[in-house]
Amino acid sequence: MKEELLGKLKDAVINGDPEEVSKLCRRVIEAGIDPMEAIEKALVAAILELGDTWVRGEAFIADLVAAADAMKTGISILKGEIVKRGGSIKYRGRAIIGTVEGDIHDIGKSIVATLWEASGFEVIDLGVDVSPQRFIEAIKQYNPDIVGMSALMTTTMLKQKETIEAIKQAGLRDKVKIVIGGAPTTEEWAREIGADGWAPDAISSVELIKRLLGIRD
Ligand code: B12
Repeated sequence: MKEELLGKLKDAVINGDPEEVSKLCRRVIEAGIDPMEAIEKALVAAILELGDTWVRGEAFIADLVAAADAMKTGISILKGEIVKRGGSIKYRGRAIIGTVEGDIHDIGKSIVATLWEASGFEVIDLGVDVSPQRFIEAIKQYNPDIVGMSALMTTTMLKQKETIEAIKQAGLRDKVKIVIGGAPTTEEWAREIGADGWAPDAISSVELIKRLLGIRD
């Protein structure tokens, strides 16, 4: 039953069918399936599978855009359930997160933001294509404990470095912990550019920010 439902959900994302995705996500919640498992095994699995097909030249970019939109519909429904299960009322810290300038990939960043929120953090999502200046303004405006930067391309990961430099220049580096992520990034890259931490996925990013803020539970 669970595998069948998740299989159908994955197909609906690949087919770029948001109505079917919403219907199936509601069924996932009704069936008591862990929403994070549904995100990983159906939604993310679908986008990666279609991405491979696209890289092989067997799908069009329009297919990928439609699938990503269908996926976002699914995440917004499952997110409500994840946050509800997190059950937190008092925030344990505040984070801002964004995908760096020149990069419009937002799926991974949004999953990270959702899990941080579900783990009791107040999260301000700055969206995609976020300039160094916008990160600086947001640090001044929101006074966060954590700044998260996502980059999905080898070209745009350089902007993570530039943004950290700009935050230093603005005299704000000591006020925040900076964590980075995204498929082309590594722990070594994080060290090289002076970030405080790196995580390979959303689940371990929660442990990372808790550790950086000295939160134990
Ligand atoms: C979906 C997708 C798209 C969609 C994006 C839709 C959307 N709304 O996000 C669309 C079709 C729009 C797109 C566009 C492009 N794309 Co694209 N895309 C992908 C694809 C297939 C999947 C990315 C994804 O969503 N992965 C799933 C998520 C869940 O994984 P993730 O992002 O890595 O996130 C996880 C971790 O990395 C981590 N994480 C992520 N962020 C953060 C942040 C922090 C702080 C932390 C701690 C952790 C963390 O946690 C996340 C969850 O576990 C990848 C290929 C691939 N296999 O990765 C190519 C890929 C990234 N794209 C690529 C390219 C080239 C492009 C385009 C330039 C194509 C074009 N010619 O127009 C444009 C980019 C335009 C731009 N300026 O940004 C290349 C990049 C190559 C490179 N130079 O490095 C890739 C690798 C494909 C390839 N093999 O060629 N793309």
